[in-house]
Amino acid sequence: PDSTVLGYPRIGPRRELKRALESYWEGRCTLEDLRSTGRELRERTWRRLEGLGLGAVPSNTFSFYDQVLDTAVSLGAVPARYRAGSPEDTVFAMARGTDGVAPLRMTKWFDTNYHYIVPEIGPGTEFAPAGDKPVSEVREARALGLRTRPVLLGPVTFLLLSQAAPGSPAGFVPLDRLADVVGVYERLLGELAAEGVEWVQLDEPALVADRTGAELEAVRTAYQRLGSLTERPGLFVASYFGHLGEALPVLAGTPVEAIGVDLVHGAAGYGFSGQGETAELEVLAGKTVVAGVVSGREVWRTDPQRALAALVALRAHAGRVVVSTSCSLLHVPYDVELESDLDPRLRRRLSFADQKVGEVVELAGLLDAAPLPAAPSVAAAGPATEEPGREVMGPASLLDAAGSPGAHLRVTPPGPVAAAQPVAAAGPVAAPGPVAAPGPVAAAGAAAEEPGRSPYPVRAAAQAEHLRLPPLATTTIGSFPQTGELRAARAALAAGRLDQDAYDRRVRAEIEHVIALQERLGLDVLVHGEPERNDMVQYFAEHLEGFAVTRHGWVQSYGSRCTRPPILHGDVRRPAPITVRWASYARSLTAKPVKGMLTGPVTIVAWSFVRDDLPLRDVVFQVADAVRAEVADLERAGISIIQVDEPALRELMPLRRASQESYLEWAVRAYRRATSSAGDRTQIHTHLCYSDAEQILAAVDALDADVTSIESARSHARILAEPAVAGFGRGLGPGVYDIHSPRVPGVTQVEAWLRAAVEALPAARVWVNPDCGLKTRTYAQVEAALAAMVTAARRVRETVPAGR
Ligand code: THG
Ligand code: ZN
Repeated sequence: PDSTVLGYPRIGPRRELKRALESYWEGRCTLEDLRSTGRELRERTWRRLEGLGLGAVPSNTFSFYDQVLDTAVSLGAVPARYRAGSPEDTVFAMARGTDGVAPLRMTKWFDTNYHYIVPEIGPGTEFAPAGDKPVSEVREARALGLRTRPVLLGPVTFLLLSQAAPGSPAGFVPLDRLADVVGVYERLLGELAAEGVEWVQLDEPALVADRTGAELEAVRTAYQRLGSLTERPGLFVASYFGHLGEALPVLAGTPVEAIGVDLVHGAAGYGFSGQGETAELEVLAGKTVVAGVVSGREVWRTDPQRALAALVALRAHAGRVVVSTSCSLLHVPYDVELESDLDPRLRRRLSFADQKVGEVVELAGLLDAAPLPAAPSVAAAGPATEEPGREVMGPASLLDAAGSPGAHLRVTPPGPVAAAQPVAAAGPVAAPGPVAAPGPVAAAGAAAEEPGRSPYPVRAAAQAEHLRLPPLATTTIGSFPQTGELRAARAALAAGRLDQDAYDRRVRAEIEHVIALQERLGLDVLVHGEPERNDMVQYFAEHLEGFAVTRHGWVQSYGSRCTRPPILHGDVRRPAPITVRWASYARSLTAKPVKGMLTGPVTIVAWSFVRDDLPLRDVVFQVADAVRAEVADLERAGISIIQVDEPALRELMPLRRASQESYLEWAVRAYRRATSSAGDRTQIHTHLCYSDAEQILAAVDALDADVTSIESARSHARILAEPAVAGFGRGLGPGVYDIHSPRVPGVTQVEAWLRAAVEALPAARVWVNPDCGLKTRTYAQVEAALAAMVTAARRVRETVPAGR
């Protein structure tokens, strides 16, 4: 049976790659050790996929850091400043920087929580095949007796994701270099063919976003050219994260043999049952369609009847149907069987990477056995239960686990915020119950505009009076380094080797240390440092009803960094205050203002796996009510600055423009719902990572926070030049240095940046902060960097003309 997956996790089931990378970077192991960990992980992956019965096994899905970066290296697109002694060190220099050389920019991979390194392409970039990673992985697998399908990032997406190299002439875009890049792909395909490779997978996820005519033309020329090569493997162009739309007929008109479509996140979910469906699918006649019916990015088991119906219907249009995942499995954890602590009722409904491979294989078997139907419509395809082939599956079969779609989600009894209630659309904001703080909002009862806060100028005056902060006030984003000792204490608590009181004492000691450090460094607005949190989202999930957390469910975020996304499976409720006691303790230790730290509703949802039986918006509003209750409690405890972070605001942004406006409307509304109970004297801060200023600042303005900090250290000049920034009417903290790199900034560098900032904005509204939380840095780096930051702020403060 025809089955495959578009990719597989690579960090290792026990994060073996993370450990190896970090020990190599710290000089605790050799490059050879690192390489052998890579080989072991690849071998395990291939054998696992083969063992699970997968028809076609991919290779080159492994990476020591990032597949986009690997592609740049394979094409020879390495800026001279990063060339190092080994290919791996070159990759790490580009991703992490070196002494004196800043790394390349990193940004979100489409609408996921994975981050890729942005290649730099200029008119003079010399493309040439470099290294032999795709070929050598093929050989490596073959030596183990496996034939694999190498996966490459496609040339169009590669260029669309790249940035113009500094100094490129105005109007230059990386896509201008398409002809040269395709030339290198031609040579690479020739090499793979000579190696005996039958199929190659070219990933083109950029095609599921709106594309211009010129970009579609680039798709046509690229694949026309690659397709007309005489010596080449079969071409499988994979799209994912949405529907191809106008790109589908373009791609289908080229000689590529196979096209991958995401049937889970496509226009109508599995449906392709909307109007125009048949005409759209007609273009697939004669092609192999790789049908992504098993979600590569959600963790719920696939409804086999729906999936099979979609596959059967598709088979009527396509030359051949291969069952697959909707995208790479990179975005889900390895194996749900490792989660012995999860409520079995929930666990039965879950599917992680290995279970998903099993689902793909089973569906392929079912499709094979399904009779060719007369009617090609989804509705006409009968229920899978009648199909032959079912008896080959054991009692643990996914068919047996499946109920009606969404049935798996009702693990918790519905709480007082009724699931069915259209929270956002009509009801009063405080859909009552113990969750929402009762008060003025409930009384006002309006949903469209969250009432409560005065206009910004009124608030700004009240806050200036109350807080008495200097211009260019210094602060941090919230987290301080998570020391090994803290992590060990948390592990000991979880294992029962440390009691709650001893753990709490440990956390209080850390807060004392962080407050003392900030006092000594002379920061103006202090934080407690979040020592009690493993991860901001996981921490809140652990304290809210409706969420489950995993033990081993790690998903790569960037490089060696991973998160364990919580699973939001039921109605969300805050049974008790979460952060108040830690913020209050910090406040008791200092006369300076202490900022309370919360995560916003969109981010909590964006970084979790979320129930799919409710509109996302309704889920976000439930979380907003929980955050709102926490804001109210912090304020009541005398915390006069409260930061509600929404770093993932952009992440949930729909890829197609047609859906973006309504998303931003409800996302902003959820944020205001969470924060609008704050009084005028209470200063609301927010923080956004990787916020493409152009794209998002209007929405940031609508959040109505008093102060916003944004990442900008890697593109500081560009951000300040944005009209949206210059016109930004509230407090803004464009990060003054990049915390993702271990490099410590110098005073003069920060000072220069601040001088540029006070040219662009009034000093009273400029905040001075790093560009993100400090959790991943060491105390030595943090102390040195913050000292430089405070010194620079003081110097600039002295020379800022009064009133600026
Ligand atoms: N939390 C979550 N998602 C995120 C971030 C986050 N996505 C975007 C951004 N931040 C990604 N950045 C990071 C930064 C650091 C880490 C992970 C993602 C990190 N992880 C620890 C590690 O891999 O060693 C594990 C942390 C833990 O113990 O939970 O440091 O902040 N959800
Ligand atoms: Zn950030």
